[in-house]
Amino acid sequence: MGYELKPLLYDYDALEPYIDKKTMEVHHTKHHKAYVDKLNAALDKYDKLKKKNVGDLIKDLNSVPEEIRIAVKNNGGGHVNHSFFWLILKKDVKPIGEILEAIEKRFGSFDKFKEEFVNAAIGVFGSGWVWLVLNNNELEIMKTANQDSPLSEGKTPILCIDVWEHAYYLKYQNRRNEYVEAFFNIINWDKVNENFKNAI
Ligand code: MN3
Repeated sequence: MGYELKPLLYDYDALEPYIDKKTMEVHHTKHHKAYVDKLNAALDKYDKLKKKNVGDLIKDLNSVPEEIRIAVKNNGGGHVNHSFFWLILKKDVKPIGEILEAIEKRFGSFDKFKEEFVNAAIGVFGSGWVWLVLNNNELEIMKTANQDSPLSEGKTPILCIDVWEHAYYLKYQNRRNEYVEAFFNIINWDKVNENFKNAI
């Protein structure tokens, strides 16, 4: 068996015009699928590891045999990061609840948080992600390169943006700033709030 690519909980055009249908389709059925396939290939001879939750693999990479550790880090990371990302996307949801209060307390205001998050996302050099995580019960914004996950550093993801070019290039080409700005219209704050409440 191994790991599977789950269908999205919404249609590929659900995030239009902020993220276009074609980008979502290619991102999910090609890019995300490739991480799942390569993870399964890497774990081919490791039946016991295949039964683990992918997040648990990524949390404890040292327990993964050295000969497949990089492959699991990259492709397991790709799988867990994208699976998380799809769930925090939904159009036209307002920031609410405990997470909004915590953001305002931590960053001074929602706008200051947004500014810091946008700047971090624009500032990622090359491919990677920007995250809002809970680290020792404190919210923080962090960047990861490639498919690295905050889980490997013991931090709990609350929200994230994929800033690999494949996430935006068809519509925005090199204008990552426009994609990041548009992203703020498609954050599923209900889900983000749930992530936060589960983490504290
Ligand atoms: Mn991606």
